[in-house]
Amino acid sequence: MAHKAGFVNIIGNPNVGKSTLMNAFVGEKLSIITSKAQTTRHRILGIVNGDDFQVLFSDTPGIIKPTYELQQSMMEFVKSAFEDADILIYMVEIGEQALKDDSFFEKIKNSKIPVLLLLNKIDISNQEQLESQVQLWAQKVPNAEIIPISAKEGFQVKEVFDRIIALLPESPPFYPKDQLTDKPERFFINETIREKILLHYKKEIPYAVEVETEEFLEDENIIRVRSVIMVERETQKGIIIGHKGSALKRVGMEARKDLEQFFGKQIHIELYVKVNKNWRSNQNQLKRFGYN
Ligand SMILES: Nc1nc2c(ncn2[C@@H]2O[C@H](COP(=O)(O)OP(=O)(O)OP(=O)(O)O)[C@@H](O)[C@H]2O)c(=O)[nH]1
Ligand SMILES: [Mg+2]
Repeated sequence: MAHKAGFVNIIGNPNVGKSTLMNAFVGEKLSIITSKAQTTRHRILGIVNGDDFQVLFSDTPGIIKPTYELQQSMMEFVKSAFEDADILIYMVEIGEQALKDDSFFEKIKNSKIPVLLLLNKIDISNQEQLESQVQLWAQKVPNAEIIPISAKEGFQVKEVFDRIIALLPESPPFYPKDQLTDKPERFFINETIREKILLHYKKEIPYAVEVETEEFLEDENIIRVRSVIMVERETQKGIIIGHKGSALKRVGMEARKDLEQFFGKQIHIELYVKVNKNWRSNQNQLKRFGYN
């Protein structure tokens, strides 16, 4: 059989389960997952290899109306995902109504490539609601193939994968067959730390945070990293650190646990907090953090 390969790009509103789905396909926690919107800020490639196929999944930030530069860059990642897709996955969750950007929605409806509309989180739905949702989406996006799934419970994920393989174009692989992602090791350190911050801090704090790993030293038994948690204001710095450093310590401990599992090695993390005024609106800073 001829070799198949192509880009399968996952787009949709914030918090619908895009990252959960990509991780389920890849079988690794490449993307962080939280119940907060705007968890994913980058376009993250997750590669699934077989003898005669290579699927290049892209997880993307949830679609929003951008209000500051960082969010604009996030939407540029989404735009790029429309440009190179061989198959589009448009993910919606049960009960959701419309995409938060009309022009992206028009692109999906007028897509010349196959669109799989995945109706996610059916584990928290009932038969009646499910049927009415399928009808609603069939009307809204007539060109799409609708598949109800639960990314979290793994329900219908295998079926979607088989469908993707069937739709994939014939092509040689784009990446080496042992490669899992396009992101460097430091990226996963940064993201894991950011996940813990999304989980443990309220309101605006997680959105004002960026993480940068300044040092990554790996030897046979241990990885030593030093990472900076960047905030926008002095008051936020105090909140991140917490009483006698307890809050920051918790972030470090939880991140270490996850990362030891991810890298299969002992990890030592040194964390510190720095104020970087208005980095979210500063083009140069954004570039430095990998937002183009
Ligand atoms: N009940 C249920 N929850 C789910 C399912 N899939 C994802 N979730 C939850 O939905 C929340 C958001 O999941 P993510 O995978 O981070 O969603 P996302 O679309 O990547 O979110 P952003 O990156 O913020 O756009 C998390 O709390 C997940 O555990 C599902 O199939 N069923
Ligand atoms: Mg995500």
